[in-house]
Amino acid sequence: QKSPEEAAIDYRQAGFSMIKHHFGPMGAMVKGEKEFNAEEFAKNAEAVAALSKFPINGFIPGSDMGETEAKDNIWANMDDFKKKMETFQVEAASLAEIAKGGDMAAIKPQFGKVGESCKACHKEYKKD
Ligand code: ASC
Repeated sequence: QKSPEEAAIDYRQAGFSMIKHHFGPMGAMVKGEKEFNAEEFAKNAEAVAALSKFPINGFIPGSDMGETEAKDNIWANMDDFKKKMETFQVEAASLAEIAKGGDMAAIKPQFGKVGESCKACHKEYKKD
């Protein structure tokens, strides 16, 4: 039986894993490594926008144990972490909206902003 803290770690890791599952193919399309399919892109963007709301729920007090990719400083900077997560949510929602148009020229810069919002948080709070 898992403790609530262990379950919270599983939950947030599952969330990030699902985000990666949807974000990866979008990146490949933006880079031209995978043929652009507007419908598939829009579905993935919608999934990332929805999933972006979840991982924060798994960073509960006391879940700072075990071998995870969260740096120790995340716990003392929870307000900043939440703010960065919210930026990700806003940028991901915007990308989902833009993706409905199916225009790669419009998608590309917004995809970049979402990637930047991932990176901003990883730089501070994710182990290499
Ligand atoms: C990815 C991935 C990340 C982000 C980040 C964006 O595809 O796995 O962590 O994009 O590299 O800058």
